[in-house]
Amino acid sequence: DMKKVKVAVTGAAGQIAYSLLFRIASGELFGLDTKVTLNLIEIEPAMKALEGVAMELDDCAFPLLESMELSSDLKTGFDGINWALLIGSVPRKAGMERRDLLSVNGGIFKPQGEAIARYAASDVRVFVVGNPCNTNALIARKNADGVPEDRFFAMTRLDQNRAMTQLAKKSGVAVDNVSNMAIWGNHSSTQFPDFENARIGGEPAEKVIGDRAWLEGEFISTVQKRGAAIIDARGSSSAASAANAIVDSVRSIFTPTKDGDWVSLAVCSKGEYGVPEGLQFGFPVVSDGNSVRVVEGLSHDDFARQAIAKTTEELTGERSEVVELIS
Ligand code: NAX
Repeated sequence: DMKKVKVAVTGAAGQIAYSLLFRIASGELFGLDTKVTLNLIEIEPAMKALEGVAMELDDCAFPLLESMELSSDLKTGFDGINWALLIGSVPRKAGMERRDLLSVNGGIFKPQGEAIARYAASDVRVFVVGNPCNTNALIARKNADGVPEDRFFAMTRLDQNRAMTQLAKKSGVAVDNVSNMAIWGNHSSTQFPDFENARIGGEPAEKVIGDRAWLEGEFISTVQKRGAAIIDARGSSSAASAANAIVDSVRSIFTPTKDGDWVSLAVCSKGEYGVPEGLQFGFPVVSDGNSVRVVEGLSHDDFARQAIAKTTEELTGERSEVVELIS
């Protein structure tokens, strides 16, 4: 018997969606036993481009793609959905303060949170990619009355994947030897890629690499600035790798985590590690195939504690700038 899933994607005519939608429709995300309905959501000016994307999806003749609904209306877009992948947002433009960016995006994620609460299926899960993704997820969550807060996630997986590859390259091993890589805090330049608890071939990464200065310096800054390096090289921001990280993230939520390992997701803090309750915070998490929980009991030295304090402070600041949208 075939299973069914209904997925809403916002920003569906954008560049990340252009890589993502074909992987969803082919069955790569939800499996070959699951028929997919795609609710593609865009703003009015992008509807024509969206029709072009839908034409290409049609032209793939994907056997698992049951139907598509194109709309700029949130009631239609979120009707009965099991997953909301919130990619569409307004990028920072020259001269725009971070505060302006937060309020512009608040205008997107508040109504989306409300509409998800009203129209989505009762098992809905919401995954936020559009930046600033942690705080956008917080805004959606706070406006989605009745949807449990542990159904909301923001993406730190691209950072995790970037960090794993840097560790693999430095130690000269294949990337699948790297495990236990967590990104703490904000998906921004204050994030902390936690090399202290990462492992290479099951051994502490620090021991294998044997170069603490590189880990504290070049490693962290390479991961933090990777987005900018891609823009510099490619002339536009990460798209296929971001779509890939969405596939990894969503699968990691509904698939049990490999024994002994963990993955990175920004979830609603319950106060773990002293992080203020309610922040949408990047943590190491494990899934039992149904829900995720934060891995507790990891230790950090002063360097890591300071890095985590800094990213916590940034997220607390973002929350205070959108306080009127979340109360
Ligand atoms: P694009 O500008 O190519 O696409 C965004 C699309 O969103 C546009 O087609 C636009 O019309 C649409 N949109 C805007 N407002 C909307 C609304 N209210 N409802 C529905 N659609 C709306 O950007 P793209 O490169 O696809 O990136 C999308 C977002 O992902 C950006 O905010 C970007 O910063 C963020 N990213 C987040 C990452 C993460 O790790 N969390 C990494 C990749 C990416 O940078």
